Amino acid sequence: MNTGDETQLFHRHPGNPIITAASLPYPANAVFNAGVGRVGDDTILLLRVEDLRGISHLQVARSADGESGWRFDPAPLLAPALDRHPEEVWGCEDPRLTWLPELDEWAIAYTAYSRRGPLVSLAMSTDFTEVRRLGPIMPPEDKDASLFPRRFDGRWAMIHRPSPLRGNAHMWMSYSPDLRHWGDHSLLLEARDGAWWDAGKIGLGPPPLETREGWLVCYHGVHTTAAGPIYRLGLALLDLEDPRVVLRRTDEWIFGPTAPYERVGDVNMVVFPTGWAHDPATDQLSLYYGAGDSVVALATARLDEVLDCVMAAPEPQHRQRANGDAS
Ligand code: BMA
Repeated sequence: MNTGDETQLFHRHPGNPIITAASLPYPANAVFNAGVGRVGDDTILLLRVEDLRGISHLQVARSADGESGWRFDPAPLLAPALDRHPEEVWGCEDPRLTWLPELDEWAIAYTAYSRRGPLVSLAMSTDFTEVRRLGPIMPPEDKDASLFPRRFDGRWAMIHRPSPLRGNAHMWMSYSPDLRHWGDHSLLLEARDGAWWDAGKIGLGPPPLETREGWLVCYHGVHTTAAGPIYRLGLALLDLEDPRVVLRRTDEWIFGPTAPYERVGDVNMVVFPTGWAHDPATDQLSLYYGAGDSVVALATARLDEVLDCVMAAPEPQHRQRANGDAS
């Protein structure tokens, strides 16, 4: 049988799914696509919770081992604030968390679902008990965004995924001097075409992870079938000093929906990671992902092996720089 993840890099946690709607202290339809961070001795998940209207908010859960014993904060951290943020009318979704040492703060890049479509919003937090919104930083339609943890030549950098009216939806890079004004947009990674597993639409998974080989990127690719889309994962590696330069990209997907909770849910055949955590002491890389748009699951790998895998991938034929190539 095709297991859907032949490389066997990542191993599913035996307790999967680690969080379901039934785990929450209040009624909800689904809990999935969570941002991940370490705060004090805890792993925190910023969960996307879809309520019984269909509107999502972001709720904090904390755990000492990052696997079990989740404690839920008393109120959502980010729920639509329609008085000042009408763009959140249909929800706050899919957060990616980046610790910015220079500012001593977390950046939360999330999707605000506006009447004109999803857009990228940014908020800041020190410990996930309170939050300060910077507001929309990309107009619709745009999502799957995350900041890099440090500046490049004085500018902050962000990966995101606009959906153009014409053609495929690719991953882009943008820069900002102050986290509010974004520009110098350039194409980073293209969706492939035709029968490929990542044809038509790709998007960033967890925030880029700094490693000795380069910025490690995990992205989702969408393959459209007669039965609906299949969301699978691939890897890429970006240059440490100029992350617009793509050093490697796997041809084959490295993880796909094979477990029952990934194959069947509100949306079938979806694995959708939005956070990971690396423990330097054990080299364990913990990947947190939404499964079937219904539950939160965990899979682990050794970062060394993940790097071996992406380093063995071919160099892209045309290394891309910010050269205005907006195909
Ligand atoms: C994407 C996003 C995610 C969702 C995924 C699979 O476009 O909307 O929130 O998990 O589709 O349905």
